[in-house]
Amino acid sequence: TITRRQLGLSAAALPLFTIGGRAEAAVLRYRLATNLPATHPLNVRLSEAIRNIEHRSGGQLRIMLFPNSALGSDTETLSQLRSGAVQFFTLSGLILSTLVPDAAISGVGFAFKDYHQVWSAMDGKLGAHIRGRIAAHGLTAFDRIFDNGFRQTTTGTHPIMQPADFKGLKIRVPVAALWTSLFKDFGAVPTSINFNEVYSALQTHLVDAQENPLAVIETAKLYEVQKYCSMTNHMWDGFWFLANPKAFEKLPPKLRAIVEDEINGAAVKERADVAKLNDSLRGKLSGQGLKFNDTNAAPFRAALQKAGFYAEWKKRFGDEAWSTLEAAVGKLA
Ligand code: X2X
Repeated sequence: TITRRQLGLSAAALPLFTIGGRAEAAVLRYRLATNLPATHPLNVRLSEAIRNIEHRSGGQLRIMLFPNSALGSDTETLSQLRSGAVQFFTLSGLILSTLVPDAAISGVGFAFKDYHQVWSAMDGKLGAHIRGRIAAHGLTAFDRIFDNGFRQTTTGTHPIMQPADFKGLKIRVPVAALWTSLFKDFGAVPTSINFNEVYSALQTHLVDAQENPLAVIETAKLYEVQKYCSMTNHMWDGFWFLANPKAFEKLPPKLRAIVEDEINGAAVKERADVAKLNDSLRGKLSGQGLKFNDTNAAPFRAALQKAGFYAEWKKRFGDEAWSTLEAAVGKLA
């Protein structure tokens, strides 16, 4: 077998060798990591894109997909991406904010009212602003963000009907300051835990609650270790498709264009898949034993306002980023 080193992966140009008298470009093998189960539309659409890329590149680029945090937690995989051990990674903007503070702005509580607002902002000026900040911090983000969805709250103890129901609730949140701040301001007791440890954290009652879109609750089988699902719709979340810039720029321009075309195309298809799932899964999850309730956003939003959530985050993001968000969703604070 030929090692990566022998293939000359550090060289700018792709080395050529001869098979059956014909010059062939060496095969590049890149790793793509995600934190979601293989059955989630994110991974289904990425698998399709990978097959198309391999085909369109004449076998020149082989991408190996590692779903389910197979290479480590989000925190660990982000450092592998930065070092170049992993070449591609999908990551929530909020978790990315440990490196790129502005990337959390899409997760401000109750900012987006619906998907129309989400995609016009994220495919428009707000998304462009965030991608610019990501580039300034040394990573490449592709144009089309993948959907995670509007997040709902599950618990093993009681349904969340009104803000007071959050009081003292031990809830798992992803590793990001905005998430911790939001749930503290609801009166809950948030604990930062990477996604690969959420199922067991719920199972062992390290925490009693978590929050995620229905497509994640279903594919990660969180309904097995939770009783109630409250439709809180408290924030929208998406996954940036990130590349290690050195690895990406090593690809010849034609190959780069193929990768961008396929991955951005996969994101658009995945958005439709996730929207359909999040609309239809309530029935299926009810059948699996989750008890659902709807909530009214107004008192939850008022609780955040009263706790100073919007004022604090407006200050932290700064006027430029905040006004870009408000231009897309209306006045927040
Ligand atoms: O960690 C989570 O909860 C998840 C899967 O939604 C994210 O990646 C933010």
